[in-house]
Amino acid sequence: MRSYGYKEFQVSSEADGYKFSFKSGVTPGANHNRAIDGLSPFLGAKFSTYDVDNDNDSGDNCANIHQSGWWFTTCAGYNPTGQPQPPSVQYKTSDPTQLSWPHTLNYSAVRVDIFLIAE
Ligand SMILES: [Ca+2]
Repeated sequence: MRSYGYKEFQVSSEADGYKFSFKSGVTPGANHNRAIDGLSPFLGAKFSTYDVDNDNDSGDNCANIHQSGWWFTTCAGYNPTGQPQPPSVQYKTSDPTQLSWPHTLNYSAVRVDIFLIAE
């Protein structure tokens, strides 16, 4: 399992489009496999769902294409809340509805867990 953390993660109001922000990335401990920072590319984006198109693509509804909700910027990006890939798919999926996450080796993502821990 690979992980990456963020400090002081916040989500803005509905009127502001539920934009998220964080102060800095957290380097995992020495015994952790470090994942790629998958959230920074979406900083400043508003949250989109199939019925609320807040993405930056004026021609498409990315949440509808991906069948998920996320802080989409372009519809060609990743889909962290997509459907799990079948076990037969070993590399990054070309199906926009399936889960995908940035990875330099182009491996598939089995799942993405997002934990919010109050301090
Ligand atoms: Ca759009």
